[in-house]
Amino acid sequence: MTREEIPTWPQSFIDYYIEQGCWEGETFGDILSRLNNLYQEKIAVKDHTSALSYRALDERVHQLASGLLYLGIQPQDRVIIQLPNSIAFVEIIFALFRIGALPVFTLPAHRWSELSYIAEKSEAVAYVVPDQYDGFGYLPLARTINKNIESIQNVIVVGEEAEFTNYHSLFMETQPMPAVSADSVAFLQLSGGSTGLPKLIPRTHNDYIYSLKKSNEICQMTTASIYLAVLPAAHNFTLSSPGILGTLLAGGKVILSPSGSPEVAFPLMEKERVTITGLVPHLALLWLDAAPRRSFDFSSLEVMQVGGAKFGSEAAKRVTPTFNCTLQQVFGMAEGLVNYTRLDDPAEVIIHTQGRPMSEYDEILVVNANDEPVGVNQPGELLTRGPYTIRGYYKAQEHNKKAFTENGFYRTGDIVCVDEHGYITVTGREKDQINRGGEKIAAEEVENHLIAHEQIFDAAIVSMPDAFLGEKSCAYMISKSEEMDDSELRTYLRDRGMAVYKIPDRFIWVNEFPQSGVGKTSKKDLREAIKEFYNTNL
Ligand code: OOB
Repeated sequence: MTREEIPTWPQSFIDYYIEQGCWEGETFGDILSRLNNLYQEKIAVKDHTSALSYRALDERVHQLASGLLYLGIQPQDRVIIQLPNSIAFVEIIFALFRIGALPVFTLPAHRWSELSYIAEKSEAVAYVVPDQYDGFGYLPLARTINKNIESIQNVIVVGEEAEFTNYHSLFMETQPMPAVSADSVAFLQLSGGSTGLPKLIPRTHNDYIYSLKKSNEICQMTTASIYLAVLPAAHNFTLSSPGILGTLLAGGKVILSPSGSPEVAFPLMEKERVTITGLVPHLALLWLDAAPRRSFDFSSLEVMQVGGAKFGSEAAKRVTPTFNCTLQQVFGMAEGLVNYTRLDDPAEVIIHTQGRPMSEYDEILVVNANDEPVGVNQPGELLTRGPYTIRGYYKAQEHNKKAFTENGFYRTGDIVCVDEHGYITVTGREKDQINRGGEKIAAEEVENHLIAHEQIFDAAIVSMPDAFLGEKSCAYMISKSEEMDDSELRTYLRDRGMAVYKIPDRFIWVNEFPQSGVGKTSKKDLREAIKEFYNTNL
């Protein structure tokens, strides 16, 4: 594939990051063998049905990788992974890493609309699903994908496989593995997206492993660390900050929870003596509310990380008194840059800021609308580049021209202030996206679905404040003829195969949209209008 299709760092930066010791030339496959040598019978990962030692994980991954090769999956092939938090998730991604094939991460909540796009864009050759999870049967979806997406040759099912390949049948006698380069792309991650459908993010072995090493340093991960994964495993936060992969790299233990609800997570925390976990703000609120009413022993918990969306200072203040642990704010993005408050930062910094970049090689710029740097503590858009921040999305040449500056900085779309010590506070957002409790919704994607309806003339999706989720989504619409009711609209959007979390929380019909000076729909005015509506009606 060409450099335009998978953008990478200029050679001078590659040389520099290697010279500085950021990129050490190790692949995920190498790491797993090394971890086996080091930790052998120590438990690496545990889910609600079983546990694997480092040795067992390495061996099973080798067997599974052999089965994947036997199935015809080749180095550089793309494979869509849509699995819940389970050992199978960890095994399959390492098996793909080992043969140099690329997992393409999707969330269990994604449906036809997202999956068909991702499968087509990545030209994936296989699709890995559970038979069912969270009340949803994946086999009908798998059939539709298999039938309609030309590139898909195999569907692998964890559970009852019906006409497809059973996951467990793929553990085969081990074969020699192909050579994999640490410079190569290890997987494709999804962006939250701000225009149209999500973009694919190519992350290399070198860059991602570097981000794990830095995360482990900052989060003080050791062989004694026990990480509870409650958010979806495929999300960058759960996967790598330090998450599942960081914990394994440190020789710790990963506990995979099928849910983040206090009912499921609290007993696990107590039983497994969890030392660190990562939550989105609304889950942290749920935990803060539930903890005093339950009598669980949280004494093992050392660090509660909160990120993915802005964690308000009032809630942040309650973490340490309630859980007797250190709060760590995490402001990251699947494109790369991750900021952390440090474990020994003063309480004021931990409560009020979203931390600072994890690497001394992260470059940060805060700019105004003309791309000119603003001063300390002044709001502006955050731009960044560095040893683990991508230089472009996968096969998105046109979009990359807008999403990156000419000298390779990624335009995050986040409005931030940076203080004199380099600590970042997120104050707003430039991008046309709703952050619904950490789940990102690209406004344009939902608008396109609505406008496709014959009765809808125009649609504009904006965020509205929500005490629990931080933000919810609101659809303003202009009808062509008759207005539809909310339940009709919800059914319509669900039938379009859109993930349920993207369905607007509120629908409002209007005769026209407010316009900006140049005649564009003014989302700013719509956001003000919905805020005003709530202020006067609640
Ligand atoms: C994480 O990654 P994504 O790719 O789902 O979302 C990135 C975006 C950021 O650009 C920002 O808009 C928002 O999510 N965000 C935050 C935040 N953390 C993420 N906004 C305010 N405060 C925060 N603490 O969400 C992600 C990736 C790695 C680690 C943690 C989060």
